[in-house]
Amino acid sequence: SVQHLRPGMVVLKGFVKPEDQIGMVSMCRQLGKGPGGFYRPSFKNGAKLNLWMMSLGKNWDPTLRSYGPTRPFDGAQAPTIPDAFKMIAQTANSTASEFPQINPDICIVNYYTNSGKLGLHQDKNESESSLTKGLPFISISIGDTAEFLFGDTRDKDQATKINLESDDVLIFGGESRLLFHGVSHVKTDTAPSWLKEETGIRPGRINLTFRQY
Ligand code: MD5
Ligand code: FE
Repeated sequence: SVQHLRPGMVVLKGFVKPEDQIGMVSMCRQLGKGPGGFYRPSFKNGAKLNLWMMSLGKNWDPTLRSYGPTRPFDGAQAPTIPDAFKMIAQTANSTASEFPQINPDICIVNYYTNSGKLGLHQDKNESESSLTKGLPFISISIGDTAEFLFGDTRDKDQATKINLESDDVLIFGGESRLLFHGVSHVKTDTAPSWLKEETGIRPGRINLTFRQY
């Protein structure tokens, strides 16, 4: 189903087909082990983020808050975004039929263990043209369910909470592109059993965000 959460924010529940979820998990596991694969990024103050990250297409560096072809800490080049991933994101965006189409050049893959989380933040970067062009972000969730927060301020008590399940796609554009958002926690053992069986997926959640800069 297609649900409008607020202007510029659409969630497609049950959008990603089982075979696509399996394919995405398998590909992420494979890419995640290679050069440019999953690592624990740090904030500027040295503290580590509570998730594992891998950038496809281009590298996003959370410490420097900048983009580049390689990542500063080990010089690895960002792996190419698989075409199948782009297709799924673009089909979701067409289904929402609210936003201009994007040709994603970066896909940030976040892996949350069951203790993973991400504090409320805005995705705002001077070097991105997606804001001026009105292009949306497309976010795909796979694995265990996350409690996702969003709101107009950094205050978590004022934020709206929703569950993002395996196969949900969230699309943010227009007025919602600069909302504060984060992941408060991941719910243990909530992924579909067939996904666990087919992929041998580790406990936790994968989120892929497609962006065009
Ligand atoms: C996640 N990732 O679940 C989320 C999904 C990130 C990040 O937040 O920065 O890697 S993307 C959620 C998102 C993106 C852009 C705008 C908004 C939410 N929003 O306006 O709520 O790992
Ligand atoms: Fe974000």
